[in-house]
Amino acid sequence: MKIRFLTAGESHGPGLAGIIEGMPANLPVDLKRVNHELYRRQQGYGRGGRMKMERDQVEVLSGIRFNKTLGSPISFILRNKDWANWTEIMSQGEGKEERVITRPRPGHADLPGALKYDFDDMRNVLERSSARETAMRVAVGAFCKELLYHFEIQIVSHVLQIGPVKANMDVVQEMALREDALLKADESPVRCLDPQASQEMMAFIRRAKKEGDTAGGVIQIIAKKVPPGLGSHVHWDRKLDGQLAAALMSIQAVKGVEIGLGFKGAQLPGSQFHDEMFYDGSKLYRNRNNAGGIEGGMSNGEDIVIQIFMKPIPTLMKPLHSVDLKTKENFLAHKERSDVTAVPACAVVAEAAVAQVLADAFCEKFGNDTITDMESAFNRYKERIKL
Ligand code: EPS
Repeated sequence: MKIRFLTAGESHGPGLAGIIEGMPANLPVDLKRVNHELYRRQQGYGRGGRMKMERDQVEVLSGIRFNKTLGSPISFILRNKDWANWTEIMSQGEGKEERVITRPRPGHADLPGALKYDFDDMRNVLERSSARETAMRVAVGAFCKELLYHFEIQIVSHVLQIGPVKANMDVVQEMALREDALLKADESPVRCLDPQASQEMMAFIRRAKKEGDTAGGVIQIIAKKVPPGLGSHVHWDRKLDGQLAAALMSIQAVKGVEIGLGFKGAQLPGSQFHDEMFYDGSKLYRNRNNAGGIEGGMSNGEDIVIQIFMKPIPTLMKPLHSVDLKTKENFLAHKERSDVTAVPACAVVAEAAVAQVLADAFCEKFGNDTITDMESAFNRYKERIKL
């Protein structure tokens, strides 16, 4: 692994911290663009009160000088505005436990976390398992995107489904391949490229909210202009699809990852599944992209296409049955402020996860000391394979 990162921070603590190690030196970095990614994550129809309160912005502590990377670890913090309301409950010094949580939410980290770490108060689990941590992943991904942009790689995400409402695939597949796909997705409050489905998704979210319920969904992520040969067939932990699946599955509430045609491929014979190759006199091309741009654990030069499934958020305003771990009595689960759905925001987080994996694979292929050496290695490679 060339690019490593760590995140730290509790949802209602003073803030979040991140460190990225392995970014090449002399990469131009636009912090406005990094902060815009954080802004994008805060959007989306169906979010709760917290996002109205926060204005996520990174404060860089190291690794950047005069808008360029130094090759040293880039470290940064992101302050939680809500901390002002939680200083006593989240005190790092003296204090008494208040608002103790003893009734685990089905589907949340509450129960296994409390058992594993020996906590009577499940706030000690939920504070870190909270999707608040994804703000830091987006910041990490935003720095990785700066590297990918330098080599013209673009990552787009859009929402295919919220609850039972599905986008019209004929409409969105064509739009997703356009240059302006990301801008168009960002224009929809649910990040869906089908305007009709966007309206229906919003209506579904409103109904779920009224019923004290939550909604999950399906997201597509597409990485464009990825050169062939990222990842490797030679060892299990170097396979690009395995790395992407791990990074995406590690996002809070993501429960499924499909590459290319995904599970739909099970019903097709090999003759219809695999993407045939042709030569047009100057370059090789394919008749389709069912492989989703990855063959043998390596990028093959086509767009990388991935779908993920995010489960409905487990904090329900009309809570499910649970057990009070202190009294062992049947009770309804804990509830506190939450989102009805965070599927649109999760799409932005997924872009960041893909960016981090591709940036790492890119550095593995072309080196990561300094951007000029990477450019030479990349150009030499393009010349050799006649991309
Ligand atoms: C989130 C912050 C959280 C939630 C949400 C995502 O803030 P709070 O708990 O203060 O409302 O809005 O997290 C969850 C739904 C969860 O289960 O953890 C954020 O910054 O994205």
